[in-house]
Order: sequence, then structure tokens, then C-alpha cells
Amino acid sequence: MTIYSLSIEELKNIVKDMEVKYQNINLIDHVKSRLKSPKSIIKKMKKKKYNLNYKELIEKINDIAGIRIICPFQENVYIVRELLMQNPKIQVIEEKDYIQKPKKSGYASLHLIVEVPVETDMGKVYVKAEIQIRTMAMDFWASLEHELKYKNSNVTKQTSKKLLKAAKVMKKLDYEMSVLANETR
Ligand code: 0O2
Repeated sequence: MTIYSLSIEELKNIVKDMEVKYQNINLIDHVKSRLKSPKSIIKKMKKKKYNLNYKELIEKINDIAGIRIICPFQENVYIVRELLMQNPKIQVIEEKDYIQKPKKSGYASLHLIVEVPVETDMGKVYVKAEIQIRTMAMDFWASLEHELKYKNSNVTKQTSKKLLKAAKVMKKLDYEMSVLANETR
């Protein structure tokens, strides 16, 4: 877990540098980070029917270390993506664009699975981490949906439908705000 924590610090520094460099355009609103708890890791491994051993954990669980980058506008999400892709300090190994192709739930966000080099007593090791990049509106929806449905198996079809409807409102709000921003620039 120490190694995963160090990878989060490394990623936060990369994002800080980005914010300083692009402070004139308010690229990022805020950044959150989290280390997945051992209980959640085991729960996820069981759900995905992985064998409960360290090999499977290291190879298959990509989001033990995670950071979330919240941007004001959707176009900023793709600028941040580009900057991360070009950053020589990290290697992007997988991308999932749930903005272009939202999940059935309505979930929208851009995910990058990256490898981050971390210095340890035993030398450099490459640690996998997940970067979620999304707008403030997407984050608002996802945080509440996470609490109301994603982690709750007793959700009714009606609630799911209402959450999907709210996701459409969230998408429209992002669009309207982008239009407004472009008009005022
Ligand atoms: P938690 O509690 O947030 O950590 P896979 O590629 O399928 O092998 P994975 O990790 O299931 O692996 O991929 P996926 O579907 O891209 O999900 C990664 C993370 O995205 C999830 O982590 C959630 O944080 C978030 N996420 C995905 N789908 C939804 C959704 O419908 N609603 C919300 N609110 N969040 C979602 P965890 O570990 O599942 O959960």
C-alpha cells in the first residue's frame, strides 16, 4: 500500500505542474485522490471472480491508487488527457472514454490506466494507477449516483430511470456551460 500511496503523490505532483503551467485558463477545478481499502479490493476481486492472491491483485486490479481530476468544462477534460498522454513521466496503458460512450447507468468520465515509476529501497518499480478525468457536473452526478445506486444492490428500476434522466440533464448542463464559456472568451 506504501508503494501505491507513493504513486498517488507522484501523480498529484504531475497534475500540480500542469495546473501551474496552465493557470491562465483555469484548466482544473480540483483534484481528489484515494487509496482503495483492502476490504474494497477483496470485494472487487470476488465480484470479478479473480483468485485472491497478490499476483492477481497486482496484475488485474488497476485502481488501488486513484486520482480524480475535476475540470470546469468538457473541453478541459480532453486537454488534460492530451497533457497526460504526452507526459514522459508516465505511461498510459489503457483508456476508457465513458464521455463519448457513457455507461448504461448514465455514468460519464474519462479513465486512464497509467503506470507510474516509484522509487523504493529496492529500486524503481512501475505501479498501475487509475486517473479519472471529468467535469464538475459529471462529478456531481457520479458522486451522488455512487451513494444512491452504484454501491447499493437494492435499487429499483424507477430509481435507475430517474438517475439516467438526471444524467441527461448533467450532459445538457455541461454543453450549455461550454457554449456560454465560448461566448464570453
Ligand atoms: P469505487 O468504489 O468507486 O472504487 P474492468 O475494466 O471492468 O476490469 P473496472 O475497474 O470495473 O475494471 O472498470 P470501470 O467500469 O471502468 O470502473 C472503474 C471505476 O469507475 C469504478 O471503480 C467507479 O469508481 C467508477 N464507475 C464505473 N461505473 C460507474 C457507475 O456506473 N457509477 C459510478 N458512480 N461510478 C462508476 P469501482 O472499484 O467499481 O468502485
